[in-house]
Amino acid sequence: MSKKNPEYDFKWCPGCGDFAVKRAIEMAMRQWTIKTEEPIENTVIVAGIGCSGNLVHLVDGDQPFGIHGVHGRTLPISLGVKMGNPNLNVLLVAGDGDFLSIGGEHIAPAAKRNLNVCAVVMDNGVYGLTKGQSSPTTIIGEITPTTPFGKVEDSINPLDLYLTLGVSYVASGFSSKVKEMAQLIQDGMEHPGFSIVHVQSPCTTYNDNYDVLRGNAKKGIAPLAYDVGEEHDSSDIEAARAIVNEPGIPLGLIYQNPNSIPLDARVTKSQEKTSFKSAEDQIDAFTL
Ligand SMILES: Cc1ncc(C[n+]2csc(CCOP(=O)(O)OP(=O)(O)O)c2C)c(N)n1
Ligand code: SF4
Ligand SMILES: [Mg+2]
Repeated sequence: MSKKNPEYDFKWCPGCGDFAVKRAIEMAMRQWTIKTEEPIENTVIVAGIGCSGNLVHLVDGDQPFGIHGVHGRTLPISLGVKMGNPNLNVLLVAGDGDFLSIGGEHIAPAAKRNLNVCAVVMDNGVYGLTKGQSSPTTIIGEITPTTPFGKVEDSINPLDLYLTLGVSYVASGFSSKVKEMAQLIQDGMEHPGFSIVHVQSPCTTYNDNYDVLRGNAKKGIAPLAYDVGEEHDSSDIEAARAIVNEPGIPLGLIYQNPNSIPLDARVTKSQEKTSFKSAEDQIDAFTL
């Protein structure tokens, strides 16, 4: 898909955080094309299934390529695209349910391979598209259609999970901070390896937590989200682990491995060791 489909009529609800994520992605893609002088068609957005994944149909302006894939499988699809053509700038967009629930099993292998793609995870703490069921980031005790007496599981800490699995670039954004999010996404695209920008993107219909994240002085609510600040050393994995386990949601660059070697570079190095010269040679090797 490299053109908008005029018949695709999905619309986000008013105030949905995903509008801001879309804007940030558009800004980051534009900066990437200016900086690299690569055409926009060399960027591919791989989308999951969910309100979030519909972003791939809603991008304004010059159109990147897009793949609206299968629920939970953005990482395997991205692996195929990137290994088919390592020169492409591959960006994936997925919801908290898509990426961390059904798709959770793919994060560890992608991290160990250091798959050179940028994942933007739109976390609204629910399955928005299917009407508000609980997701891995829904907080314990929350009442949803699938947890009528309150969620019994603890919620996961996605930033801690990514660090534990060895993701080489981990950033945290918020839909109320579009410019900062755009910069984190752009830096993630440029990072040589697997980058995840985990975004708080509230669902105004099923889990409106804007007040909790931003705070609301009139209601006596202190903000949960805060900027990591310049004193945080994002090259220090222990500092990163500490900050994601403190109360609140840190926003900004949490961790970037300064010695990251991406999968495509690893594969090229490995290919240099092969004695096969051509496809014909390889076929001949199997001929009796
Ligand atoms: C294999 C499969 N299982 C279940 C579904 C139903 N389904 C569609 S979207 C979705 C969850 C979406 O939640 P999330 O990924 O958080 O995205 P959001 O809508 O919140 O942006 C589910 C369970 C599906 N489409 N395919
Ligand atoms: S249901 Fe929630 S996540 Fe989906 S479009 Fe509406 S506000 Fe956004
Ligand atoms: Mg969700």
